[in-house]
Amino acid sequence: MSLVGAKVLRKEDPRLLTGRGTFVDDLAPPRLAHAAFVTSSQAHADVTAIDARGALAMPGVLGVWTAEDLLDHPDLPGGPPDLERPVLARNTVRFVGEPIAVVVAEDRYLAADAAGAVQVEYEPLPAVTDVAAATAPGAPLLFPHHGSNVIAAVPMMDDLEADFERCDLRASLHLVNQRCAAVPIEPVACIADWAVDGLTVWATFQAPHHLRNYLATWLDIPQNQCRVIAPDVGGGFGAKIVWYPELFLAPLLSKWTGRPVKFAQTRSEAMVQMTHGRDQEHDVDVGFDRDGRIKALRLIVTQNLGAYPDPTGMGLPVLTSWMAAGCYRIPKVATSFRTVVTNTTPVAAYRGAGRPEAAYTIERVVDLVARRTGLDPAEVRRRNFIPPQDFPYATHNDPVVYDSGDFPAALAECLRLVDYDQVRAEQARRRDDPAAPLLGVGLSCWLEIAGFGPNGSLEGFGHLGSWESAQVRIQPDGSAIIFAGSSPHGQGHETTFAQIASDELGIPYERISVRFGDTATVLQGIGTMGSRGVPTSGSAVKVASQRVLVRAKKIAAHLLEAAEEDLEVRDNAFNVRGTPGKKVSWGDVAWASFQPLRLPEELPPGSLEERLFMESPNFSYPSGAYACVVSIDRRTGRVTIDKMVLVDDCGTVINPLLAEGQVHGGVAQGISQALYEQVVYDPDTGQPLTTNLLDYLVPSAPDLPGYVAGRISTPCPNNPLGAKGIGESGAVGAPAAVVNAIVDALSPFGVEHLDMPVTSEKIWRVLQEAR
Ligand code: MCN
Repeated sequence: MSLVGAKVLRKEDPRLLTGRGTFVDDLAPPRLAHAAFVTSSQAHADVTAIDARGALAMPGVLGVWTAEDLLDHPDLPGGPPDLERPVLARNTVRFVGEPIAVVVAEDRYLAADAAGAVQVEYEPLPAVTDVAAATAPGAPLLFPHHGSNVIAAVPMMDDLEADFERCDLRASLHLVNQRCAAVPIEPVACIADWAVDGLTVWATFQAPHHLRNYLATWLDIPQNQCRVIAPDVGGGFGAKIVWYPELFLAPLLSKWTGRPVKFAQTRSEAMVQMTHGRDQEHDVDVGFDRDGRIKALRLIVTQNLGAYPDPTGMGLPVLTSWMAAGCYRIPKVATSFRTVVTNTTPVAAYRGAGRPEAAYTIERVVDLVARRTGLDPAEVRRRNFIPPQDFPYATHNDPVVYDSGDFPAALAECLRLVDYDQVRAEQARRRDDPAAPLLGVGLSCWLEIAGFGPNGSLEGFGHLGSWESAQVRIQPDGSAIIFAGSSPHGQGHETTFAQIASDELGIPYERISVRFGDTATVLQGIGTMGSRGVPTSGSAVKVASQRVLVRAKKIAAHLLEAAEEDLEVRDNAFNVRGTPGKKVSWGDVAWASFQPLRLPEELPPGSLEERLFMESPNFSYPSGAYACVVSIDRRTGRVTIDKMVLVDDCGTVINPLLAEGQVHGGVAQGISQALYEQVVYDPDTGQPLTTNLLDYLVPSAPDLPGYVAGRISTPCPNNPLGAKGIGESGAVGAPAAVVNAIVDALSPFGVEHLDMPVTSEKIWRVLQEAR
């Protein structure tokens, strides 16, 4: 039986569920010291004095360091020239929570107290928190030498006005995709130990090799003396591929104190210091005919970057622009974007990173077209879909060629599962009954770009290329170890990659283990992001396993004095087809692989090992159709999700249990963005108002519905597994389904759009006005 496609329970769960996982903060090397930041209380200010005497006088404090001590080191890597983020603020602070100084002490409580005892004097400057304020004439500048708060601007190549003129109808929307916090269970943490024989850094990170490479360069030490280990990682959602100051400071502090040094963020620190996500504004125009066919789409994206242009943050509007047309055949599409700095926490990748923003907008636009034409939203989608026979489909942007999909089939399955006609009938009934809650149904036929693999797609990230690696090693007893280049943070790669390898090698799943996240054992990796783990690293596992099997078969054939073609791998052994009982076990073949006298001439000892760096010719384009049914209480505006149907297409599914789990997690974040979450700043002072989980609303299980999951499968032609990523799908598809449902419920009151989060209060106001 094939394990690919089977609901195998997760290998990692017994360890994690019995509290035997190892996260950075569980580690305590001997003589560990603890670091805490002195952070800015101001959104924008010049720092005029730092007085550390009080902290230094506290027994147990090992030292206090500021930007003055870092003059020999560059700023954090990856930012645009002259706009890089300093490790510790130099002269000017640009957001509340920005590290200004660092204290190291014997324990973390003392370090925190001592950080509180450092006196900082500020000369406050005016702050801007949103793009309108940051781009207004005379706005205070974050980087006066740059001359503007606009960091990058890609102009519209074609204004499409002539195309709009030719359409029967035209509509516009302004949409705000609000700022969200990533909120992984484990905030940022790291330990650095600069020992006599080299540096070891344990970091909760999604890309340990990436960190090793940059860190060694930054510290000017050889890579053989710089080991980075990402142990168990408690989620990341994109916010753990970011260059945080502590990752670079911890090694220096360890060197300076002669002690291992740990940083471990509190939740409140994480809410202002971990990068945020989304924070885009969209101005969109759409031209269409009375029959609902969309002819032209123009999208202007404005990206709030926060205080410093993060390298991944800069890429977000690019991905949004690429995916602007979603799964529709729109003859004319034009996009432009601007990225703008503000006095807020820097913005970077967050689950979906630029694609949820695109999917949300195009799916709101299609609903608006339905509204203005009086057609059903499902019918408008059907009329505009790219038909399945049109793949590969070249979009309005060169690198983006959709690989495969069947959008009509996904929608049909979704409508079947939600019982669309029945829901519409019930909606009509409730509209006539003022005592009944309002009912709305929202669709989201989303498409995203994932499987970051083709060369060039991640060049800006690590300057390495965009491959991913896997090494398959057969142990002398015939068990196997897979070393994977991608290092997971909740996705279940131990399980997934063992399934793939077991199918290819014929070695039982239980006898395969998967290792990752240690630069001393895995030669090179890129990282887990952009839903690439399965399409890239998983594919490398598959092909490397196939290559090992070819050599193992040669050895088995030699031992059995049989032809390789006559062998089949079954029951953990190489069997000669048609000759029952003539077989040699995997264990025997593995032993023989180290015994020159038992090997065929062409194979040297130790040949049952293969390392592969796998590049794919293109991305993968997961898609799906989601439907959401909501009830709205007419008195309070409270939204209840009655039904959420999720039809996904990720090509070949490796493990339906894990794939569904990934979708559930992403959908939870998508629903939560639609209804609850928003990072809020005081617009005048730049003070963050959502710095803990009382003020920042993250849903818990009772706030979320059960899900009805469906699936279609169009295999991806760009990798040998036929798999598309699924790690971000839920977060991409869910927000539009929920908001479309709410707007649908409120449409009798003339509502065409409400910005996220669509709180009960917003809806209540609409209903009050309608009265
Ligand atoms: N899978 C499958 N079949 C497929 C694709 C995926 O069975 N065709 C399953 C596999 O079990 C695989 C998992 O889904 O282990 C995710 O695979 P993939 O879609 O390739 O994504 P990655 O492994 O690259 O994970 C990255 C993705 C991203 S970008 C974010 S953000 C994210 C996410 O995954 N953050 C997460 N999932 C998360 N899950 C947890 N628990 N925590 C996070 O922070």
